[in-house]
Amino acid sequence: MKKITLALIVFIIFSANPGFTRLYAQAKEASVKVTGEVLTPLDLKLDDLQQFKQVELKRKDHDSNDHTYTGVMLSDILQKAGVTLGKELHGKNLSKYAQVEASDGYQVVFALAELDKDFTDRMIMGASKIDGQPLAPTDGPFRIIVQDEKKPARCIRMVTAIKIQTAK
Ligand SMILES: Nc1nc2c(c(=O)[nH]1)N[C@H]1C(S)=C(S)[C@@H](COP(=O)(O)O)O[C@H]1N2
Ligand SMILES: [Mo]
Repeated sequence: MKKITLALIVFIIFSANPGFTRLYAQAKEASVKVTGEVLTPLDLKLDDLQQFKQVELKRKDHDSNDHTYTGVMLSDILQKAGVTLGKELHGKNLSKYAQVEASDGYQVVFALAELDKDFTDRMIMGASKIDGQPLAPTDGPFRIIVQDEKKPARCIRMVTAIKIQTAK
């Protein structure tokens, strides 16, 4: 009986509430574009993240509650796009950075060396879930989570684009 009630509630929310249905469809269709100094530009939707190794990170919120974020390493996405990481990350390539943009206009940058596994074990992830659930529309569908960074200011929410560029 309980299961039926739950199923009914879920059905009602998704079929009779256009707002929820629209948000769910928007999250499915939303994507992150990886462009700039890449060999292969990417346009990744939520489902496309499944091809990468799934990783988890814990972070505290303002109320000091722990949350577990699930997602993929930013470096794995950039590898796939053919960014100069690993053996190629030396010399002039060390002046390259990833500029991450959000739908509200917020932007942050990470030097490639901050993202490269040969330089650091610190994880910088593209998260799509918090505590096993999709991110809220005000945070997701994609958010960057930076491991152990004291301020959360570079944990950019609502990510839409990652542009690889060289410092002038
Ligand atoms: N898109 C976007 N992401 C953002 C911001 C923003 O204004 N826009 N603010 C940043 C700042 S300054 C902080 S402190 C954290 C706050 O995240 P929280 O609300 O999950 O703690 O988000 C960061 N990510
Ligand atoms: Mo902040």
